[in-house]
Amino acid sequence: AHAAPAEAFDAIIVGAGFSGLYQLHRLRDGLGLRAVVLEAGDGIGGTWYWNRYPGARCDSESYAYSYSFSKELEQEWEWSERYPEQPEIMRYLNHVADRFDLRRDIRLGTRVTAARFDGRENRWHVTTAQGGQLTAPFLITAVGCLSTANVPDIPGLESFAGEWYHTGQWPRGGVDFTGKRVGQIGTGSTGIQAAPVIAAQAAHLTVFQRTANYSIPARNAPLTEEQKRHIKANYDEIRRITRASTNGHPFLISPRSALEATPEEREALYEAAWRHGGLQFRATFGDLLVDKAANDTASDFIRDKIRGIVKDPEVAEKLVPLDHPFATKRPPIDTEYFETFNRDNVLLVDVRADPIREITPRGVRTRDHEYPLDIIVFATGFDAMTGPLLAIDIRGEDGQSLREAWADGPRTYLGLQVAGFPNLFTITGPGSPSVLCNMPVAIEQHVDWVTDCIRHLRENRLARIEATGAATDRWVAHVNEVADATLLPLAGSSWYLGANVPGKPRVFMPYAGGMARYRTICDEVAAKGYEGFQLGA
Ligand code: NA7
Repeated sequence: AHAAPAEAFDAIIVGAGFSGLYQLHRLRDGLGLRAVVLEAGDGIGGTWYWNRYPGARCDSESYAYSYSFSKELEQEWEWSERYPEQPEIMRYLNHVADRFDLRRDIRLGTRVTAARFDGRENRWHVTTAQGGQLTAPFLITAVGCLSTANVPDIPGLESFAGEWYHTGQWPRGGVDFTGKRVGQIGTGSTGIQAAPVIAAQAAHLTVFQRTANYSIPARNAPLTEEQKRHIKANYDEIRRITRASTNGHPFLISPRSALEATPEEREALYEAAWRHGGLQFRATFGDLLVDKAANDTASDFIRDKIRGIVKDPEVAEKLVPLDHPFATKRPPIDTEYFETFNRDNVLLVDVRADPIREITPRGVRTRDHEYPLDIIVFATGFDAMTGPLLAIDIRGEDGQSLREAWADGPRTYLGLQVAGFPNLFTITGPGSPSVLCNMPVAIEQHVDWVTDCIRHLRENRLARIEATGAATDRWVAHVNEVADATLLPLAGSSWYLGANVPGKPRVFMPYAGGMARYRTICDEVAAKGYEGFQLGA
């Protein structure tokens, strides 16, 4: 029997989150391409579709965590809170999909399992788990950076008599914690958002902490009418700042050194930032991420805050982060996280001191204790950046797999292309600044760059583009050099380094040179006729 012929497109986009939606809009409505989006989920939204755990909220300010490509969209949409909650982001993305008539080119419930490049015809051949075969000259992955759940391999999980969930694969109907004894493993951004909400509903919550974390109060609140008016009236200026800033946020990092300020001045500035809340705390001084002594001043300030909030001094000491400098792991922001440990129904277990040994039918057993539980929540993060790409069997020109090419860690040019994999573009790929940035800002830049590149190829009747090995070597060296100039690699357990997934190569994956600088580099590469890429007919 002959296999059904593959469906032919001009471009195939994998994923219908922030990236995939915008990429479809640009290629279809901007360039007039026949493009299709393949999405594993039964709804659009990507990372936000799956991360519907209690307390799920964005750490970027709502009005900046949005698309900037349409002034009408910007003016029409109204954010209700300072930080958008997961359902509100879903409403926003669904509104975008409807407003730009994107759904007709999105196939839901369609998981891409393999993609192979045929160098004779310069086309990608894509296979889906549903048995589909599609082909197109261009393949664009918009698979997200935090979308492959990392469930730790703890012996006995299958024997657990209760229910267990990973926060990134949360059931659609939600989970009722009423009257339940809940165990939460993990205290990253997710765990820090979830714990207060779970504790308020459950009979009892045990938080299993491996690494204590710094967290800044979010100070979330509804946006006032005055704020909403101000945002809409000043959107051009807000966007200008997000594009000029290091991290794509609507604030700039102070150029001043923490060490130049007097202790009193520092204290006052940190106190003001603590009261203001949010990621802006990092922007207080310019050298917090490059100078350990400067960082110590911020880290110590937060440690003292934790000691001030948590009433039991022993619990407080366990919550005080000592093993990494502030913001070298992605800093969480929270709503009453440390306060949660003052509740009678919350217990903190330090699994560095008393490691988890196994999961039993009854609960979690550490070396010294057994904790009986009805529900276990894994807030244990993701196989970040490379996980979702390597989940697809991607094969380049000579049949080499991406997994082989990245055996020692990811290697890209600009985070956008991989040598040996022509016409494949990786939106927010490793080696790009995406995860160190307010995501939509990074995403729009990537998508715009890829769109311009494809336009250039088509206008010049070029059939292929591929990163050269030399340009890749230079970029990888640059990514390392830039990271090494910061304190970021000092956080031994960070997912930036792949350190949270056993066996994953330890490579600092994001580009730490800042979004604004990255944008300039990408623009220069394009202006020089796509320097570092080999273009072919
Ligand atoms: P993170 O930031 O990777 O946090 C995962 C947490 O789970 C972290 O506290 C880990 O401890 C902990 N963890 C992971 N595996 C284990 C095992 N086996 N035992 C105990 N504890 C474990 O993921 P999040 O979902 O919170 O946040 C991801 C990003 O989403 C975040 O950075 C924002 O950008 C948004 P560890 O620190 O590794 O010792």
